[in-house]
Amino acid sequence: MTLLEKLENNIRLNFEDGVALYDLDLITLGRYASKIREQKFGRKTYYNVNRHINPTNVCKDVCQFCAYSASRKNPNQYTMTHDEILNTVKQSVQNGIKEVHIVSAHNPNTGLEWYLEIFQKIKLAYPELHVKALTAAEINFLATEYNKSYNEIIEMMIAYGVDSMPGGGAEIFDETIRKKLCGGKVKSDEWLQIHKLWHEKGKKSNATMLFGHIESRAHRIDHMIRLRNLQDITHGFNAFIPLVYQKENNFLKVTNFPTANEILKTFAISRLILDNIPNLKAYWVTSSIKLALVAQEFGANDLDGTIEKESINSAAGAQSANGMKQNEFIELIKNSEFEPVERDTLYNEIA
Ligand code: V47
Repeated sequence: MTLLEKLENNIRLNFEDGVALYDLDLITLGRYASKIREQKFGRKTYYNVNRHINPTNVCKDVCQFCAYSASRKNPNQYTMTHDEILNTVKQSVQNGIKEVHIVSAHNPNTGLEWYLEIFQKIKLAYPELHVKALTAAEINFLATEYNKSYNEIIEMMIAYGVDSMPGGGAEIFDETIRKKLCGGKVKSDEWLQIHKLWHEKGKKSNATMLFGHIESRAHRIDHMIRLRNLQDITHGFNAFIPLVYQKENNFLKVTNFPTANEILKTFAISRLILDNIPNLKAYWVTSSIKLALVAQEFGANDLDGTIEKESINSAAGAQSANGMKQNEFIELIKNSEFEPVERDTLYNEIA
């Protein structure tokens, strides 16, 4: 069966098909990706009203692409107190957030309790607020640093009030590329194992892929297929989030950046390969809001959220430090002829 016959008949695509998809023209890819998006979501585009908090940038690891962690390129270390974090949450709750997204660097100086008590204190003050926190990279760091198993850390997360896990730290699973990007950090099979354990507790998470740096198209497809294989077993991933590499203030030497065409192809191909992950998020922070809006025509059905403040990607050049207003989001989605729908973290629609 040819690739086009598979696309016409919704037949699952294999690794070779995924690589070959890049040779199709963008409009053809967009047509097939849109067909699936429309079957699943019609013209709806989801967004949520959320707040990102990055409580510390002190990090034991050195990832070549990272501009956020304190280093010789970024000498401004910080670690927020729990009171500062709670004050931030308080203001954001007044602004109507439904989710707080908490991701930190791997700080060996705070102690395990500092990480976990953040969630407990937030939950005590705001039981209705959804806490999405701790990437698999942080879980691996905490388990290694404090001599715990992944399962023990995960059980503590649940006990302290974490509701779901963000998709960060996945980067690119291919071991050769990963070693060059972030050799000291959570390994690919560990990242997948941690999400599997989390899903086995009946919990949901997201999955990211950092692309547009030193990886090839084949590495992206390999990344997607590894996620698809796990999702066949657990069904625990809510969303796939391709993150476009930002080049400022880091250590990675990259000379070829992806064109808009290549970025949109990658969105469309994600929709086609990942037939078992329902939501494809165009995270406007790394794609730019304009390209995220166009990505709606290439399979994306979610634009993430209002964020309010963002430190990780903006440190590397993304225009996201101050988030986005809800009414602005709604207008932009409407103007692109899609239907904005506010969602909660678990993709329940909010009336
Ligand atoms: O894991 C770091 C990435 C991620 C750069 O789960 C960079 O809903 C681009 O995971 N260029 C953190 N990206 C962000 C993240 C996320 C964001 C929004 C929603 C969700 C979710 C997850 O940012 C890191 C890393 O892959 N990152 N540096 C950079 N220079």
